[in-house]
Amino acid sequence: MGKMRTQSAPWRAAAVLASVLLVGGVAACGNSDTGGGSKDDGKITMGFSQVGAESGWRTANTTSIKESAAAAGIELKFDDAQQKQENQIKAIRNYIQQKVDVIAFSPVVESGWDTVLKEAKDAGIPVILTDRSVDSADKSLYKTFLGSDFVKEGRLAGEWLVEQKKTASGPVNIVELQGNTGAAPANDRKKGFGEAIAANPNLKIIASQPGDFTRAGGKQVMEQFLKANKQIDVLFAHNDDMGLGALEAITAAGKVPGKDITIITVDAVKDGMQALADGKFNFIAECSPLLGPQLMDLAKKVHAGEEVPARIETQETTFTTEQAKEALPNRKY
Ligand code: GYE
Repeated sequence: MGKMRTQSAPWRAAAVLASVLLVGGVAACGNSDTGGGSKDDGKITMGFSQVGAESGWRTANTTSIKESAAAAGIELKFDDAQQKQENQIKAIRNYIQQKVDVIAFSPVVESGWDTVLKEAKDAGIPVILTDRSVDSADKSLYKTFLGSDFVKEGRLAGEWLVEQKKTASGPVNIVELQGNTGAAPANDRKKGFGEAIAANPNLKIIASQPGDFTRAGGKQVMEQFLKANKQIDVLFAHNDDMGLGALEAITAAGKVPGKDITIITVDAVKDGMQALADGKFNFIAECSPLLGPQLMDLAKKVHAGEEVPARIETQETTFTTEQAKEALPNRKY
């Protein structure tokens, strides 16, 4: 509207009327639940509720989102929920009140979002799920979900192990460090891994506990596993950080990680890749945190009322020690 400053009063009135009609027309043509409630100054404001700062993955994800917002000219309001759903709900309600144009968030757990998502929908603010999804039956509560296939990551980890242990004649004892209880990546990685290892009845999960995706959690739970179980052959950790924490517990127990205990993780952040290159980890299923550019692109599209795919899956790979050595020099996070 700044350009109209020099116009005379009647022209200004006509221009205001025209723009009101135009905005009304656009809203009528587009999806009525998009567009947000803020003044249309041409700039998109995004309210983003982040899970926390629990892992190297999360730090890289936060950096990606902040840098991409700046590059895309999107004004970002950012909140760190410290792994608490109540904090995320509070942040989302604040964003609704502030009439942001788009809300994006990575839900700490899968369940319990319907009420707040309905509030956003009623306020006409589109929601984009990124990284983790929700289990809401009503898919109209969000526009799209951008992120990894966590079941696949678990399955790839399990399939690698099945191949490694195909000649095992006796039981192979596996312990599992899960992500935070109720999180999509914890539920799904457990599922995919479990399904894959069912191919060989010798492969048995003898203990499985949440380590909350943190190094401290991984270390503490691994200590308990080592105390309670004489023979542990394999550790499957739902992320690198828990695996890295577990390394300390394993070494302190006088065992050699990567040799006495085969270690499989998910993520492939730099520290995890270094442990893999050093032979302390044996296999990593990649999960990319670099979701920022695609997220900003989607925000622009939903703000403009354009259709977007309901699901956008991140492309990922897996790494062995040799592949980690090769990839490490160019690893960005
Ligand atoms: O694997 C883990 C992080 O949701 C994919 O959360 C993400 C997971 C990631 O804490 O390191």
